[in-house]
Amino acid sequence: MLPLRERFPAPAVMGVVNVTPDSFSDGGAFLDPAAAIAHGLELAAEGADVLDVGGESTRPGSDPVAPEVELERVLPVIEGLVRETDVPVSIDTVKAEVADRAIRAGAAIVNDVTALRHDPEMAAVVAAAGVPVCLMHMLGEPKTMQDDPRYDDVVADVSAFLEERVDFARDRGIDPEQICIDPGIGFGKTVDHNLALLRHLDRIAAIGPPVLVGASRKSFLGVLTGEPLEGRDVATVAVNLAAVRRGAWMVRVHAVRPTRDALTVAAAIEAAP
Ligand code: HH2
Repeated sequence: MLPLRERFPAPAVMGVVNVTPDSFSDGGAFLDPAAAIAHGLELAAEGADVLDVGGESTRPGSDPVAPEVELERVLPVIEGLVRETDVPVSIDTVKAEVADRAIRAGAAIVNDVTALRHDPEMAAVVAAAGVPVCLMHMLGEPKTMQDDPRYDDVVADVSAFLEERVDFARDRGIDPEQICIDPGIGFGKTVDHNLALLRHLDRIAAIGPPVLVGASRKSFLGVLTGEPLEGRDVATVAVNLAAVRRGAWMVRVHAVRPTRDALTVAAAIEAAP
């Protein structure tokens, strides 16, 4: 299989397809499989390189859902997207059983916000399937992660965590060229923590694997701009431009077109003689 960086040349865009009643930005909007599939196809038409399907919200304070419920939500959507578009689908889950069934249904990437920590079987499922995996940093669990998060040095702490998880994944037989890392913007972080991670993203990129950044519509953007959720796509574009300049390989967004267009223009400027 092609290394991730060659398969998805930077800057790549991952479009979010949330099949949940409670996601922080679009919860309930695409719970019906047909609506979720239509939304995914729209994001593909807008230039998404990957469609990230999730059936369990990880927003601060959210409760976990049973694997059967998650599967019931995501499988029809993955099957529909795989049938109707060539854009690869990733499965946003922390559960090995969900990842396994999703891969069998055609998902091509596993996006695990616990970096293989939640489910002891997850690493084996990813290694056996030979699919790429995204390892994300989160402090604590969604239920409590925003209750006074603290670090000695957020960039150093997150980097050390990601390095350890990359080693863990390799030790479990996952191809190093199929691993990407993610600082986990908003997952157990204050506004200042998020800004420090973005400002020093080059240090995360220096770890080695390609870096995914998911800042889309997150609450720190609301704090900085005063905008409600639906007004944060311009702020999201600004974050993504800054992230890509500092070495992000892929950015995860709810609205694909604004970020895609901004990245296209920025790349054209950089390529000008
Ligand atoms: N953020 C969310 C979910 N999954 N995966 C990665 N790799 N990086 C992220 O930053 C990330 C992620 C949260 O956003 P969303 O999916 O819109 O919300 P919810 O978890 O409430 O469904």
